[in-house]
Amino acid sequence: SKMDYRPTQQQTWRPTTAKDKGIWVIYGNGVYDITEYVAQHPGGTKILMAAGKSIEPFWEVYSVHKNDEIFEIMESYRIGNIKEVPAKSATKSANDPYKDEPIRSPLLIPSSEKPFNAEPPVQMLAEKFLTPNDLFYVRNHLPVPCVCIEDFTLDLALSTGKPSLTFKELTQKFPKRSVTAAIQCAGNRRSEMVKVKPVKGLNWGSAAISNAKFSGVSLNELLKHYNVDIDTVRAKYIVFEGLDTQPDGSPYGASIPLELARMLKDEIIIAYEMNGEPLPRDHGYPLRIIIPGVVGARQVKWLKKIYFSPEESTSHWQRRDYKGFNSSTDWHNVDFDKSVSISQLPVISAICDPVDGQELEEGAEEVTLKGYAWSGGGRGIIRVDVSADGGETWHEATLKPNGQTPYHSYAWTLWEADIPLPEGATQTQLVVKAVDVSYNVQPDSVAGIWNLRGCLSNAWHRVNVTVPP
Ligand code: MTE
Ligand code: MO
Repeated sequence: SKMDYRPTQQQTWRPTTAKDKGIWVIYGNGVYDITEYVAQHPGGTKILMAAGKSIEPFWEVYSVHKNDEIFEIMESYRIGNIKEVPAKSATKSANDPYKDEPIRSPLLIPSSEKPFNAEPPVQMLAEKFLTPNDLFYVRNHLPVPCVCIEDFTLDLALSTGKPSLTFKELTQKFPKRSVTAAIQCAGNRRSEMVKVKPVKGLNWGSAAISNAKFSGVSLNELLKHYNVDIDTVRAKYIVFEGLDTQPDGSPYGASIPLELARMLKDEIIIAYEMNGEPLPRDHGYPLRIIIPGVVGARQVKWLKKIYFSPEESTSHWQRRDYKGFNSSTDWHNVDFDKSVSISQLPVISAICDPVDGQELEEGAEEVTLKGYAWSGGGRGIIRVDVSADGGETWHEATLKPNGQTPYHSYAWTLWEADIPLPEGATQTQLVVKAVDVSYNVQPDSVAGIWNLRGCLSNAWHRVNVTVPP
């Protein structure tokens, strides 16, 4: 099938409308009207994620479907076949900087194509502790660099006289270290902030966050190889640069204060693997820095160069972006120099299932909520509160321990809760809020934390659902 079935941000999944119009899915070249089947689907309304699309990529994830019984059921709903669609005439121009982008999962929901930015369907996010690599959200500012691994070196601008290391040397000379960490874009859940007042930025839903096991070389170990002692080196910042460059030649860059690098020490990793596989191109192949507990923007992908500096990275993204402001600051009076760069992130949570606008089962008396909770700085999640009445009354969700310790808790915590719905209500609001080990809590509404770039949107997460009587 040559058609592009990827949903766009505009076609956000709206279950009730889909149901009204009839639900068609594609398998192979068959088109199936499954409107009648939805009520019998053992996985409930999850099937609606595939409405209007090919069901195959979903079955790659939910693989229980690939059996004869299901194929037989499917056949009874076939209403037609897709004819071979002529391939679009080659529109890729040879000088399109985006002509060498990687192949991506059709499940990703793009918020922009060039550069490519996308989040997975939020319902799939809380299903797995480790987000599968091809579902991990993608946040690129520039075209994905093409790297020839034979020629690649990682450059440390240090006056030690030791040569740059090749990829092979990096993977063979040093022990492999791993850290399981969530990475979150500062703009995760920005779309809720937009409802208060417009902001500049990609319209992210709640899935600009993912969790993976990253493996590679410990930064501290690498520095020791260069005879650099991170505790005594005379500088204020450590700077990371990527291979992706702006039209003027300047690379994507970020920095963190050396004080923070010293605190994290062996936990900062130059990763070459993600969930046991080579780092995918979208996530930084061949190398990326992983600074656990810190905002996505500093997790420099396609890592090429590391150096120490008396000042922060001079990149646009360090100096003119990824900073917080109060809600009376707007573009006419903003002074980026006066605000601190976002680094460790505040506590956040979200309901992944059900989704906003979902119709629950007829006459349902209970609802099962699933989601994630996470806090920056390695602060573990100690409690997740959920409400089925807009925040009037609260229940404690069951946490799925992430296996990490309270002050080195870099992975997210998935949680689940079965809670009663308000009696007789035909619509209600589900809410979640999390508490981290420092008893930091989430603000109850987004208005007070509105900021012009729509960053740090971590208010209580609210999902409206209907309950047909
Ligand atoms: N590194 C480079 N070199 N170029 C980039 O555009 N984007 C950053 C960060 N590292 C970026 C980068 C931002 S803003 C985020 S949120 C994360 O990468 C996203 O990582 P992911 O695409 O692996 O999810
Ligand atoms: Mo980001």
